Amino acid sequence: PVTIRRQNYLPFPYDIATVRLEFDLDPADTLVRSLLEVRRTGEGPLVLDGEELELVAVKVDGRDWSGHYQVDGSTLTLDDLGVQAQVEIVSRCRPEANSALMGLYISNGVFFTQCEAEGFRRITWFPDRPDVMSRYSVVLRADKKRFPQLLSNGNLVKQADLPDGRHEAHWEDPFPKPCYLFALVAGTLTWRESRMRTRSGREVLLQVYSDPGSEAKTQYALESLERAVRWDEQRFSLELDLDRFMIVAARDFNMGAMENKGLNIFNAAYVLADPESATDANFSAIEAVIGHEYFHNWTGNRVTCRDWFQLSLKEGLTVFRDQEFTADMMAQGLDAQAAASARTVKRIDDVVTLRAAQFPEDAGPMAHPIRPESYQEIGNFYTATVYEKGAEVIRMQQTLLTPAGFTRGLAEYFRRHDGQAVTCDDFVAAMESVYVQDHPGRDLSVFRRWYSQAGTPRVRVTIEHDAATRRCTVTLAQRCEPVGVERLPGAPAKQPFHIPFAIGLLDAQGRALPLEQAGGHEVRDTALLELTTEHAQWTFENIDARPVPSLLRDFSAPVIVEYDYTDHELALLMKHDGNAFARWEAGQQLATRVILAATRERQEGKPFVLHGDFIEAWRSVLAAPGLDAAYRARALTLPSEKTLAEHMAKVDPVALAAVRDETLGALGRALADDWRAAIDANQTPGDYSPDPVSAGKRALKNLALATLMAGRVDGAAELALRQYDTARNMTDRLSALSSLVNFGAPDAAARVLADFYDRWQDDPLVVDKWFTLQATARGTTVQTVEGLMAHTAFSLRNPNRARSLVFQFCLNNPYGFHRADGSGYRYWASQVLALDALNPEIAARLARALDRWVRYVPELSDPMRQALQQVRSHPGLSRNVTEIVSKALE
Ligand code: DPP
Ligand code: ZN
Repeated sequence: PVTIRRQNYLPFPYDIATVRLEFDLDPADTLVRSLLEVRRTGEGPLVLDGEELELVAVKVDGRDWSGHYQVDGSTLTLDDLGVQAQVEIVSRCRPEANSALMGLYISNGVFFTQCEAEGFRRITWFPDRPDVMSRYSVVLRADKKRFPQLLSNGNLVKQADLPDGRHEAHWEDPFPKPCYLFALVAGTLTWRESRMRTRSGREVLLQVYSDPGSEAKTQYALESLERAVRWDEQRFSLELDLDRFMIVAARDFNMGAMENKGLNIFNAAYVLADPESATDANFSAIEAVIGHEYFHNWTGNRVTCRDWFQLSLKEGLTVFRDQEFTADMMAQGLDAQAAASARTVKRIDDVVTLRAAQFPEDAGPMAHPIRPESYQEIGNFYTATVYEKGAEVIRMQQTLLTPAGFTRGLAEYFRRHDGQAVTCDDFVAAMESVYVQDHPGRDLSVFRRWYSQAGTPRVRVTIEHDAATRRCTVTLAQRCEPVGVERLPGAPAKQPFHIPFAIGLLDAQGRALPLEQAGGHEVRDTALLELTTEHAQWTFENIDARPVPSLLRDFSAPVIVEYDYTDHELALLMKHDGNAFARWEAGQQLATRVILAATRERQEGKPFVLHGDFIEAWRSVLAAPGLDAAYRARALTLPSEKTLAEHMAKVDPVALAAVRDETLGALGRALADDWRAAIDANQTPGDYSPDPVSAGKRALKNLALATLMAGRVDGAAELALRQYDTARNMTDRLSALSSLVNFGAPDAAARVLADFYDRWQDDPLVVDKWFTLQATARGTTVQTVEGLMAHTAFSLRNPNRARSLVFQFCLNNPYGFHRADGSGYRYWASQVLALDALNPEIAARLARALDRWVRYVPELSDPMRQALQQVRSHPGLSRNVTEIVSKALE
């Protein structure tokens, strides 16, 4: 496979001002006529991309161009063009046969498109790159009975009936866009709509489309869209620029959703919800993803990426925006203290995701900077690094500039670049123009290294206290090992990052110490230390005794902190830290310590004992007055196996999972009365509402139930069964079911699983949950999963279904997947290959399940390597999977 490099970027030598597309839609054989107004701006022939297309005709200025063009593999080259030309290309594609779900395909009888990153070339020949921006007009023709709704980007300008029962619709998008934002949808759909007035007074039409019969489940999606439109006006003064904004739910979709201009196409999982069938987590994901795609309308669409190396320009920024949107929505309507806690809960959830998904990626063979230097398949770079770490890099800029400065910087970015395809550097330059005004003599040159260097920096903290001078000195020292391609010979040496590091200091009673620096800086509880070199020191005055530091408050940078706390200090922080994020962090550190120590003991054959101090620490949070339920649920959740594994020299996933379960069980038994009290105190009677306060109560109550079940506490199974039977929302029902399946008696578990399927078999999103529960259950083996794959409801072709069973087993079932006999890995290899034949993008995601094989104990890493080799040597492997397994084996 060819490696594409960022440094080799060249502008496209033609402008394409307008694109007219005409579609004669037929599932078996669709005809596409494309008319391009082309103007030469550089050297060379016009080279267009195309895949899986049948070429019918090429004309230039109305004349047959045969003899002046060549088709070669996946390019069409047109020679002898004048400075200006009208190029016409007619081609055919086969939507029904498209199982990759890139380009034009059919899902549930409806035509959908997916073009990002490189799917437009499967629709027509075109320069399939984001820096070619054009104005699109689109004509869709199809059978009127089967395809009554014909949708594309922009405004509907004309509709007409045609002979033979066909009809057509003409759409015009007033904004120039790259082809990856093109979309069409054609089929039988129902919709819900509303109108709202934007802040400049324009009336806009908002619509959410879905399959017939699902109209009752789109209300939350439409309301979320309204909230997103309002929020972007209020927070960043960004207004909806179209008269009409549509969201369409698709049952078969590779990603979460896609921000096509004015016509977002969504995985149905992020649109459809009602209290009976969707969980609190589903509701919150719907609001977040709808916000995310809507926010792309400015950050991604109005200003787009010059090339795909700049993907984080739009994704990191837009994830940051959706995180802020969710935080604001969660805090809305609460008093100041509750609002602050809600924001912390959101921050915790985002950091948990970053640590579980991005930290391992940044330490493994796929490690890359948020702006990668090279790729073989761009589809493999829609990663936690580009998205989640990208969002952290944006957040650090907000921290350095302050929120008000960041808002000014964003306005400057749009003032400079509206309507353009730009780079990450352009974004930082706009932010820097504001930063230098407020910080004379400084700039963001060191900060830019976050874009060019991979890896998670480690910051070592040393505290020195001098009783005589009453001074406390804080030393920060950073280091970051080379990872991924940075380890290849000739790679540039790694340089220090610009790390905003927020700290506080507590006295022995847990009181916040005022932070005074020599030179008379204002006195405050939290200081933002800006580390820009390998190490640096800060001195604080008037401190009587050695303080306990509260470090990396609010997770002010995506780094790993190293500081040797005593257990006592962690317990103190858990009780008293005024920064709620750092307070949560102290508990996680204590739990990490306890579980890792117990895992080592287990490996040495010693029996499991849970220390009383740890139990007390947990009890203090469980019973803490003044902490709300949502926060307590996070604080009492043990770190995930994935996060814990990062701390082990060699990972033994089964031992780790077993110890984590035993810890949970021991907490269940030791604190049974407190957990029961938490269940009683956190009931949510009345009508279901997904609001964060009610969701927080359910989270704590259901954590309590799972913990009692894990501890096999008397009466817990009865409690779970009763909750399963009487639940009036999916959150409670599914939690009860999960507890029973994982920790209950097998016959009871089987009974409720069968009952659940019976009730919900007609709702695909709930059937996905049913598969997931079993895929991740303790006790599930490869044989169980193969049995489930034979179920009539299973299909590998539907990405949600494949993810719900195959991915969940391989990624989230340590006991079943990491069996010492290697059966999990052989199963993984067979599924990667089966998926690769259908859908390489999805297959490559599953392929990543083994990319950290070297980290495991040898009994597991050997069979993992064999499975990887088996996949790599398979003839006809896609470019997508080849890149992943080759890097893993390098
Ligand atoms: N649709 C994906 C996202 O919004 C890719 N742009 O992140
Ligand atoms: Zn996005």
